[in-house]
Formats: sequence, structure tokens, C-alpha cells
Amino acid sequence: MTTPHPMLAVADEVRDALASGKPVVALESTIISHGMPYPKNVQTAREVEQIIRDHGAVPATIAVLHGVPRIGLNDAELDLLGSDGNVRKVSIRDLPYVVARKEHGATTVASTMRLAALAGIRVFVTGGLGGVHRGAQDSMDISADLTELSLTDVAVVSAGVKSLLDIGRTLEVLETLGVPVITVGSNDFPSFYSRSSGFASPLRMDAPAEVAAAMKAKWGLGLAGGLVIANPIPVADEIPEAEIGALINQAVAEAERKGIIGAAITPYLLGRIVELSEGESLRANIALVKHNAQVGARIAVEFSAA
Ligand code: PSU
Ligand code: MN
Repeated sequence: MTTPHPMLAVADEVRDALASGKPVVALESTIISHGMPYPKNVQTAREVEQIIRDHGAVPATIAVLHGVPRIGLNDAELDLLGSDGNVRKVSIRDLPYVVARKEHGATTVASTMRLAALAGIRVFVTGGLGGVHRGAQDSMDISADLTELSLTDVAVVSAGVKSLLDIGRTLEVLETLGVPVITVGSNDFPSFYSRSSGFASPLRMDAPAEVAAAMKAKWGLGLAGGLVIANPIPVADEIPEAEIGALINQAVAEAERKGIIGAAITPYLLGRIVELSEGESLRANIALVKHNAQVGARIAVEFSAA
């Protein structure tokens, strides 16, 4: 990938790395603007970038600033995303709007995947994926993250799917869409705060080189779309489902009572769970994102070496 898309602004370091085939790892920005409170969000974003560097890859945090999709941000830009109240949550449907209106946008998994692919980046690290919401059989609330995974050639490293979503139905939709779901080093599909979810992982691999080989095999066969690489939270940081589950249920019930729907629901639930757990969930969230950064960087290194 040598000619970046004309509508993207790619940071020099990222452009040089891509031009010379060095490993690059994309990072999303909704987790910064709408997923964690300030200033822990910005601090975590910087630390995650450093972990990716320490593991031999170049980080590229993705967001829309003044209407320009940016691939790779500096410290001041990360700070703006974390502290400015006017940063819109931008999924695929919102991209044309923020670009046309020259607004700031924090990109979700779906829109980060798309912009990463346009820039030529194949590995993307985040915390948790969007999915099928509980009650989606009535509300039809299914994250565009899932459709994007069926379309765009990027491997997404996450800690699985939170139990505030319907994990079983999320796995079913991913199967229908032909998206490989590979858990690293475990037979259980993880549920973000916990290493298990009650669901077996459809696939398991143990080494970053194996995951890189699966990416090459998928795209080599012309199978378009992404891969879900689930990386369970480290044992020491885990919050047992028995503990977090009750708080999640309480937050979901409150959201329902308040009539919160659509794009606002995930940010609301995440914020409420941090409050209800007195910060425990935030601590776990930060730990798992850092762990994902290590694993994602290793996969990117193997992918660019293979
Ligand atoms: N899960 C988290 N933290 C997050 C998100 C999900 O633990 O920040 C964000 C991601 O950006 C994800 C988005 O892509 O929420 C999904 O939102 P929606 O369900 O509205 O598509
Ligand atoms: Mn939704």
C-alpha cells in the first residue's frame, strides 16, 4: 500500500511504516471519547500506544478531526478526543455527516475498521466489540460492527463481547456472516470482564503466528471480511460473571426504564457499570485493552513478517 486514500490524513510515521511493510496496529477512538472517563481515557490511550511500540509495531489511533479522517494522532489530539464534549460517536452511517460538516468524530469498531482498511492497515486493537443487543429480536439493535466484520479485511483483537449484549446471538450472527471467531489460548469465548461467557469459542489458536496465518489464508482465498480475535482478560484482572453480571443487569434495566436506545445505549451502560462497580470495571477495562495491545502488536509483527 503506497498511495494513501486522498481523503485520509495519514501521520508521517504511519505512512512510512506502511510504505516499507512494517507492522502497524490501528486503534479506535470511541473507547476514548465515549467508553472511559477523562483523564483515564487519555492516559490509557497513550499507554496502549506505547505498548504497541514496545512490541515492535507502529500505533495508529483513528478518529475524524475537523471532518478529516485521521490515521495516527499526536498527544494533543488524543487529549482533545478524551476531553472535548463535542466529539460525536461515529459509526459507518455517521461518517458522511461528520466529514461533510467538518466535525470531530470518535470512530467505533465499524468505522475504525473501514478507515484502517482504506489506509492499508490489517490489524486493529480494541476493548470490546459491539454486537446483538439483548432484546434485539424486538428492537433490531444489532451493531454495525458485525456487518462491517463481514465486509472489511481487518483482524480485530478484542476481549470478546460484554454480557450486556446477547453473546449467543452475536456468535450466531458472526457465523451467518462468515466471520472467523478465534480465541487466543482458550476454548471458552470470553465476555470482556470475564474469561468465559458460557459459550465455547468457535475456533481456538494459541500463537500470534497462527493467527497471522489464518488472516493470510482467509484473504488469500478471496474471503472478504474481518476476523474476530478474542483475547481473554488476564486471570489477575478478571471480574467473575457472578459479580459483574448483577451490575450489568441493573444498568440494562435502568437504561430500559429511561428509554435509552440506539447509539447512546453502549456509552450509557459502560458509564453506569463504572459507577455501580465503583471503578472496578474501569480498572478491568484498562487492563484488558493493554493486554489486547500486546497480543495485537505480536499478530501485526507476525503478519508483516510472513
Ligand atoms: N464496548 C466497549 N467499549 C466501547 C464500545 C463497545 O466495551 O467503547 C464501543 C466500540 O466503539 C463499539 C461501539 O464499536 O461501542 C458499539 O456501539 P454500537 O453498539 O452503537 O454500534
Ligand atoms: Mn445499536
